[in-house]
Amino acid sequence: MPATMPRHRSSRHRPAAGACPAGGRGRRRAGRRRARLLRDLGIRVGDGVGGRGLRLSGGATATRVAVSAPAGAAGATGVGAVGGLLRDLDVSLGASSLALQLTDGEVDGGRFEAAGGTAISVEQAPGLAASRLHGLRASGQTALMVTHGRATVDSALLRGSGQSAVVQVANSNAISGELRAILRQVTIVGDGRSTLQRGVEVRASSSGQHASAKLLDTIVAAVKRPLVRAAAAGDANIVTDHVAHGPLLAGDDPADPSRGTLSETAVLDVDPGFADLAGGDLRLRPGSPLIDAGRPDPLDIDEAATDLAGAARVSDGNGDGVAIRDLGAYESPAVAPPAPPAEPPPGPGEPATPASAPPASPAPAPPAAATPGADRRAPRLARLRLRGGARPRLTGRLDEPGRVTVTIRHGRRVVKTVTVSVRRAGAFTVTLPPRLRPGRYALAVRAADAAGNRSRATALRLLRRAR
Ligand SMILES: [Ca+2]
Ligand SMILES: [Ca+2]
Repeated sequence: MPATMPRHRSSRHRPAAGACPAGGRGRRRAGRRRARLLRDLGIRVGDGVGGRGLRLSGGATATRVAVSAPAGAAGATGVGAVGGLLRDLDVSLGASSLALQLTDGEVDGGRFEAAGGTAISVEQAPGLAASRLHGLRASGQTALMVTHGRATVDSALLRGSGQSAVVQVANSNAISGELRAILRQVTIVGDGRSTLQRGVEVRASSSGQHASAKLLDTIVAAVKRPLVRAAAAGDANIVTDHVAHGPLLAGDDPADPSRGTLSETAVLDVDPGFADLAGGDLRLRPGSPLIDAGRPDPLDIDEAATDLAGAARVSDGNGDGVAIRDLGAYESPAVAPPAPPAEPPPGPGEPATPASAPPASPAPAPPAAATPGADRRAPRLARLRLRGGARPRLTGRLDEPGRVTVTIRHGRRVVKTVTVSVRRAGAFTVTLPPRLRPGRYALAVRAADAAGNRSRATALRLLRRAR
């Protein structure tokens, strides 16, 4: 992390209120200019206690801003945002610090680290804050805290350490109103050391306080107490749908229904099968029971179409021909279904093997990856052509047997994914859904062969007119 301010660009509208570096060395520049767009900036929080790196307000945007603190700086706040958009920020702070204090606004990508502190805190706003966070990594003692308003988190990796909750929805002050976290395709992991550590904790502490968490297609792992719900007053509610977590500790879900409920659908109590939990690689390894184990419905209207790595959210990761969400932040890439057993044509003069003959040479084939000369060549698509009308269809040619998948998006939302098997090289036709509403659609066409090699995606546009 550079401890300098290498570049500071793009203040298109001056002197509009907006983003300004607000601590340490940044403060001097802040006096000279205020920007609606900050980008490619490095900020170092001052040495003292309670420094702040950047304050963002009034709908400003910060892109690729890095905030760091010198070793020993304590109690710092990296970024404070009231509204606005934070894209690909990299905030890394030390002891008892807060990487991001969010009072409304949107976070797209980035990394927020607060060793021994809280990575992201969603706080009280005038009215109800509705913050949206997508595709980010956060780590600290607590990775996400919601003390007021509503935070929707998609495709994120939240890591916690020590004795705190990794995700906490709670406010110990006597405020009333809603505190709500919606976690969709989130991977929540602790360090698994302390029996006090909680995965997701929802706590209401005064009357009129409605604290809740909704977990969808989410993993809670490496914590002794995955879900904790408590209401001294008000109500505390947890809803889960297709969530993987270990067994709940006795007493973590109190019986009193007047103080809220825990409602769970399709719980998976299994080893998630992370690629390398200790090494921090929290993608799912091939064969993980959480691949294609999420909700089978189409994407929600506000649901992100990409995972934490930017890959398409809904892929057929187990090769059964049906694309379903995986659990957690990462979607496993599509794999081709197992190829049908090859039947070589009989040679000249050689009789065809009768159907009743015993199978020849049962020696199993070694895995494709270990076979010299294994198929590593991606299939090629050619002559793609879209035909509209009442029965829209896509035609083209594929240069080997395989499958063709068409992903249809409207804006960022995946409307439909259609996959067809192409049995032999040559022409193919994909029938598209006839009942698409009028509008402009973006199509991504991709082919895969039996060995799992995938072609590049070809982008096409489809316009459906009102009749
Ligand atoms: Ca999948
Ligand atoms: Ca599947």
